[in-house]
Amino acid sequence: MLKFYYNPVSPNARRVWLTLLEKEIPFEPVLMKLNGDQFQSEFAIVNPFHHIPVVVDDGFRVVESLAIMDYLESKYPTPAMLPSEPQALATVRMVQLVTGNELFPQIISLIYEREDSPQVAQAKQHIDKILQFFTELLGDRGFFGSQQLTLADIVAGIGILSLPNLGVNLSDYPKINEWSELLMQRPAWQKTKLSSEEFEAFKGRVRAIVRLRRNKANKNK
Ligand SMILES: N[C@@H](CCC(=O)N[C@@H](CS)C(=O)NCC(=O)O)C(=O)O
Repeated sequence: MLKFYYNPVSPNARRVWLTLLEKEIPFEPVLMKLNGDQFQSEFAIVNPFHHIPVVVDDGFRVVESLAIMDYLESKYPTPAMLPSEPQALATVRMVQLVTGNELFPQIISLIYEREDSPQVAQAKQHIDKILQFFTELLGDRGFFGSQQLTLADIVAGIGILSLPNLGVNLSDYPKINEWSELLMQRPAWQKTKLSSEEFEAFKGRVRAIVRLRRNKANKNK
């Protein structure tokens, strides 16, 4: 059976977790605590970069959440979650990459910086631009690039659903708000929803990682 290395608070692992559940692919979960177990030699064989998520399917190992999602889509094509029509496919890829490259850095600022800081004000402005862009891409289809759930909805949904807990009100973006409510009604999303303790644990991890990176950068100056 497909092995899935994950942690429930990891956004990258949650992308894959939701894809597995939405596609109803049977899997064996392997919980990584990320308390140092990712550096153990046993896991280094699975992923030399010490990250989750990883899947091992029929002896084939895949790392990197987006690559894993593509692999799952191709190997388990029903229900289809990646449109092939050029504009729809481009929409899915744009949403996935804009989420990773534009939205997540702002989420990190909202978690790490002081609420009244200029960094948080800037992050909120950038998020406003992203949510307007996503509103346009959503159009009237219901989901990104399709009338059915796509891999883009999963990637964007994980980020966007965390925004109300970080002081961004989705009701200012009615289409995105409606879409996020539809996502939350789905059984897979209910099942993987973070409790408030888990969300606090996620925030704590983000803060620790940012501190570590800044300390390293200061040392290298
Ligand atoms: N680009 C990778 C990023 C994976 C990643 O950073 N995973 C984090 C959890 S969200 C992790 O394993 N962190 C453990 C560590 O860095 O030690 C992906 O999309 O899969």
